[in-house]
Amino acid sequence: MNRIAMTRPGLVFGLALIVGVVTAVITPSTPATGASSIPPTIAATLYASGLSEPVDIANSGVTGDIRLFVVEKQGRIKVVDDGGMVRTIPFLDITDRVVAGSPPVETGLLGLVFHPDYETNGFFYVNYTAPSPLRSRISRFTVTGDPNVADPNSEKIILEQLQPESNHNGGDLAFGPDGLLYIPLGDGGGAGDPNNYAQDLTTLLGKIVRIDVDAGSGISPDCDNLGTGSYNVPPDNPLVDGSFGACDEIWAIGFRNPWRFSFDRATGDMFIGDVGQNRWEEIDFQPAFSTGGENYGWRCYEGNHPYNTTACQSMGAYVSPVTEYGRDGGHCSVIGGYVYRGAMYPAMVGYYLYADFCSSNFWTLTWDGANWVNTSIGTLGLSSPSSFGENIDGEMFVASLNGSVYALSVPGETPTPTPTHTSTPTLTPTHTPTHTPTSTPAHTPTSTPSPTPSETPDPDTFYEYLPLVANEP
Ligand SMILES: [Ca+2]
Ligand SMILES: [Ca+2]
Repeated sequence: MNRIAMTRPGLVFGLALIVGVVTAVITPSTPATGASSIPPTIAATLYASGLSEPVDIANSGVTGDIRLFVVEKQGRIKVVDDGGMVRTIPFLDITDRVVAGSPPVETGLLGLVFHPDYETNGFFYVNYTAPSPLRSRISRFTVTGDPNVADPNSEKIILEQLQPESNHNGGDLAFGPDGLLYIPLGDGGGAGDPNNYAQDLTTLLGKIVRIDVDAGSGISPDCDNLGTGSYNVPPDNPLVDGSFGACDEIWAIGFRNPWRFSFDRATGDMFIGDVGQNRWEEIDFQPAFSTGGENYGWRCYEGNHPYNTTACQSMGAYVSPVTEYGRDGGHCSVIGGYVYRGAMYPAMVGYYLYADFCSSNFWTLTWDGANWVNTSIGTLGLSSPSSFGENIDGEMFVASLNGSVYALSVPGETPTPTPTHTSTPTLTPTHTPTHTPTSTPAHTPTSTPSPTPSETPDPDTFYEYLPLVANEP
């Protein structure tokens, strides 16, 4: 089967490019170690509280820096010190430029990641909703001489994507093992991807984008449709064809709202939680050896079920989720997590943990050498999980939108002695000159009429999207 098996009628070039691409067998590149098919008992313990709508958790990536950085949806990042103390003064406050109102409600400051060389350059990246016109903006900021305070005036816009609706923005950010920045973007919103953006190779909506934020060789921005792009396109992205045709930034396609994703820090495998429409929530998987180009199926398929198969191929032509669950039991929106690779709880090593926002149910998922084994492990006593995160040592945390962060553990398992942490390192960022695009992107993606759906998409419901708050009709 072709990994990108579906394209727009007008995109002959893109189709030709991808014909013959062989699909990788979707199994882990390195089977999870230490994980049996029977997961341990896992508990959540209150770690930090007093936060406002936390939606992401990050660490600086600097050895010995045990701090957590918690993203508050309204536009602040808070520092949580070892032991769970939340610093009063925000690390960053950009509430002056974030659209986070209620409604619109899936908007806000949604994601944070630190540059792999943060210790030397002081750079970190955020994903937030900006206004006029509504857009997803990925920007770089720089820490000050105080390691607990960043400079709100240091913003450098990296990439912007217009948002036709306020919902389905994705919002997460992560650097891959290759040092490149991966950005999952939702299908642009509305119910049922009315413009079929997730299967349209001429837009970044409904895709995972892969870009190089460091100066150097590469290709100029292609589909940065506001012309503000400051990045290079890696030459080995799967659809690179220059400033026409397919968007060179695309890494994988066919997503609805990939709200949270992560790389397994041990294997480099990617796990993506793609929020479903009305019926099916799914976890998608990409092995570390992937060279990109997977088509994960939306809007043709919702999980392993047909959704709107107009102009689509059979389900086997798309990459199916490694697990899915239905909306029964009060479930509504999948919250993708991480594979635990910490040192404190060996029994938890190798399990991918994820949850559902409405039911607060948690699951473990692992590869036992022959099959994906998915196990429901209950609610763990917390509500409204919005995001998972790791500290520098790989210990795992989960945020509740209600304002708290919980630490995950295996009760009764004697914690392995924790690494000695140094005091918060004083970073001396090297303020290297920002690189400018080699050319001003003049390309505007050509709008091609969407195929007329043969069936009317299901009417939206309150629970068809990540309901941070409801606003969609
Ligand atoms: Ca192109
Ligand atoms: Ca899918």
